[in-house]
Amino acid sequence: MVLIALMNSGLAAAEARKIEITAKRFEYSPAEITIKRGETVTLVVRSLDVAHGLKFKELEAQTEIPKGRTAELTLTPTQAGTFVGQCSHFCGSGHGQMKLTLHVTD
Ligand SMILES: [Cu+2]
Repeated sequence: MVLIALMNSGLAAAEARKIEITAKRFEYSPAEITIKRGETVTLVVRSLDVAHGLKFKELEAQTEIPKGRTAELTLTPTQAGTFVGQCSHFCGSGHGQMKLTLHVTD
């Protein structure tokens, strides 16, 4: 385990840069985001249709986005690399292709 994920931390969330993402069948928009290693960011994910999820397996971080609602996921990656977040709530035929790519730069 090389990465630390902070979830539901009030202090981290208050200091974090917020990145707004929309989720709808079967994509996140934007589909790719870039942050710096060690930077704490809060992904503010809004579902425009049904319930979705977002799971970064390697970061051990995930959230559920209820139908039509917004959920937040706060991350502080400690290593550079590319990490793929996957919708973790079955939302239909294209569910398996619903991905968000997180680039972490040095
Ligand atoms: Cu899905």
